[in-house]
Amino acid sequence: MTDQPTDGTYGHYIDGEWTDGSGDTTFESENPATGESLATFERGTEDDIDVALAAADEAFEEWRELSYIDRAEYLWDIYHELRDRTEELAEVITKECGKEISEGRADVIEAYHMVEWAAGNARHPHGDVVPSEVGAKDAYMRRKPRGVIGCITPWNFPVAIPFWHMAIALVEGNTVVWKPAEQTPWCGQIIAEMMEDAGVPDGVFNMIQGFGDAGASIVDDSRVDTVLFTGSAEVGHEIAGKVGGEPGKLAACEMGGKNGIVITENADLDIAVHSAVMSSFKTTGQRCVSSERLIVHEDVYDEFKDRYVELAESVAVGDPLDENTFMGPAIEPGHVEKIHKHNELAKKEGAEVLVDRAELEASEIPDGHEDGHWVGPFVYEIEYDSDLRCIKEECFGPHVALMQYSGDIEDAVKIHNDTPYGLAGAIISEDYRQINYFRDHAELGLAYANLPCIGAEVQLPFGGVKKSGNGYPSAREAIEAVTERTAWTLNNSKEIEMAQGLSADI
Ligand code: UN1
Repeated sequence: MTDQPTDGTYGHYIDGEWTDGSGDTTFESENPATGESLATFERGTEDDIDVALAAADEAFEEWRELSYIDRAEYLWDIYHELRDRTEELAEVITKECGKEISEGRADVIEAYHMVEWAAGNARHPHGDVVPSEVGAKDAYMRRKPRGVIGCITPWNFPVAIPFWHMAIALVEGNTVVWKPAEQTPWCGQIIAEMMEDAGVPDGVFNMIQGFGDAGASIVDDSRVDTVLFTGSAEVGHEIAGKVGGEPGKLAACEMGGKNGIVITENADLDIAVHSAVMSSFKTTGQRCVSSERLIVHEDVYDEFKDRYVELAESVAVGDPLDENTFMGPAIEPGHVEKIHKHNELAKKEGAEVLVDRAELEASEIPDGHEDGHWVGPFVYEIEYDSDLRCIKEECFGPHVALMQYSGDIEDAVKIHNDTPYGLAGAIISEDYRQINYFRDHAELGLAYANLPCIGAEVQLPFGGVKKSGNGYPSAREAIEAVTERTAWTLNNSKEIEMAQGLSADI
């Protein structure tokens, strides 16, 4: 990080200046694998958000007048910086959010893919030429920026997700006020430094460190035209509810999931076991697309169970900076508690526990990491019953239910769909009819066949249905949330001729 004028406490980036802001409280970024403090940050207030929004509002007038291609130029600088600094940034991500190092790398790579998509898209068509019923009329759909975009992002993808929101918002001609997650302010600091180094004009990009109260000040302010939120369902629904009541304002929220994988009677079990372990335990189960439900046909249930349990017993939990680690720690002590509570709930509801590594053995914890927030795989089997809470409520951890089904793909998909969420899911099958049935009937935004249900690419839509989302604040679809569509119609004649045969006689 560069030196900041704050004597060891990193501040906010508002209107092209680094500032301590108006608050008198600071907070620490902590390494979840060791418990050690990484750096200290100013905690932003409503007043800081107010100053940032005023700057963003003012900067919008000039920024919107630049061409798409000129705006994209700033992002190309950031693209190159992200590429050149991938290793360094991956390490920061891993230190700050505990994901193992290959995941840290993938986070940076996903970020520059998004920047590449958004900046490259500046040279692509941005509207439609549409036929008119009237020969002398030209009709088009044109896009224009909405204005000030408030971005609120989560800790689990602290570099990629901010760019999902901001790369598209900026290229489309909007200005941005961003609050990074309070668990990953260091990543926030670095991204703000990149924006500064790229010369993004003052006020066009603003970053305020802080907590939910700062986020709420963004959501509540009438100068914000769109709120882009990725995070928990609880907060997302609150935001969607508030913003929904304000005419003209939009919220696109992408939230959690209780994602399921269906493994049919003819599945390739190598692919099934591999996909399920990746989906349940990568990122310690803390992706919104992580899978907590495995719905397995009775004919292959026992074999799948034995092989899955064996692998879940052996995945390496440990120092996320070690290339051999599969799973790092959970993000914070409160989250470890929450995961344990979900495990307890499953037991109370009659789960048969198959793997219980929730409390790691002292010998499993690497030296110097005793204060890390450790939690390991917890796997159970349970008979499907729609009233069970453990198979419906998101844990956001390495907590997995195995359920057996009999019958056809229709029966599996019924169980699959019996959750309030609808984000990601997968089918493992060798039968294309089953695969296509799942694709068309599973209620979700991201559907995979013979793959894990994690690892989406930015050029696809990313978002969910039901409780998992409203709108797509992410990947290529964010463009819909940050632009207005104008139906633009032009008469080439000296006469007025109306569509629908409407008489123009007066
Ligand atoms: C998240 O789960 O919070 O699809 C985001 C994936 C990543 C993004 C995940 N590209 O797994």
